[in-house]
Amino acid sequence: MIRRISLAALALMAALPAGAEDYRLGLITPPAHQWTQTAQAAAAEIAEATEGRVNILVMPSGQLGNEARMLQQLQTGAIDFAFLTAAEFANRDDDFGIFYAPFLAQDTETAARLLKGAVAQTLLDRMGAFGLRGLGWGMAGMRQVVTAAEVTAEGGAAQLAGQRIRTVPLAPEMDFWSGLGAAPTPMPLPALFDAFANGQVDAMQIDHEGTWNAGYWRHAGTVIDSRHMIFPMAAVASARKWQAMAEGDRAVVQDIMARQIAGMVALYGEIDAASLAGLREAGVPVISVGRDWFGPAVDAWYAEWRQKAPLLEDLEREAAE
Ligand code: 3HB
Repeated sequence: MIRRISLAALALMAALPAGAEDYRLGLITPPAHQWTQTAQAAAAEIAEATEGRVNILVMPSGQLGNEARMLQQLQTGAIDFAFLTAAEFANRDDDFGIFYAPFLAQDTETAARLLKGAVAQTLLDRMGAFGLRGLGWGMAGMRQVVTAAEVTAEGGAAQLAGQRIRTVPLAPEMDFWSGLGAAPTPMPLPALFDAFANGQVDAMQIDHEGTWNAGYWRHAGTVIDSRHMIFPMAAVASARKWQAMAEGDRAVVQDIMARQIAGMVALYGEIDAASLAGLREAGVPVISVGRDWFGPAVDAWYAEWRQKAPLLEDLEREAAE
């Protein structure tokens, strides 16, 4: 059979190196978010280092679907890479929920150390069970709370009882808010702006970067600077697609991803501080609260999760070192 190939297709084939392939990397964050910026920087560096053999298209803002859908597509090899929150992992294996332990790490430096530690590596190695190859742990800023109403430092978390608090669709975050007597309302990031603006939720658990860049602050009564959780990011490849890649290219991708992600993690102290400064300058009321503000719910969370997730106590030991 004679196959007709258009001139345009021939020209394209001539321009691409042998074995060149377009890959897709999905993520839910918008273009301005640091995760997306890092994905784009990594993709550009990888295309150059592999002379165009590995050309990764970055698809932000949940264009490839929510994380549950992206995970399915990674498993079948319909998409190749993703930067994911740990939500889909934690919903399948409680041990992946332990990074969300409240007040586990007091700052982004401690968070960065934990995400490079032995427990984090164990979890990365376990991603094979999801049909993934784990390329590394990154993170976003520390978790904070943004409320529509005015909240005071003196009144404690009792002020949030009964309120609908947006969380990531993720058991450890939801448990934390249930323990505080609030009504956790799971909602993925892309839905957040409208839900908060329209009053579908009374408050949200989020980071300063999102509050500032995505403009949630415009509808905020109070920003609660609580830094109560860290927020890991998993850089992953479809195990199926990873296997099909040339060994040399895999090494290049792994190396560049690791370096770019480490660079991103190192930026988060600054991103948190700069975003918070922006919020203060914009005149949004900010209160700073610590572990005591949340009362006995923090200890109750640990009591429950030490039972559920055997790796939690190992991570607590690493944090205390
Ligand atoms: C989230 O709160 O859902 C979220 C925040 C990020 C990155 C990804 C998800 O900064």
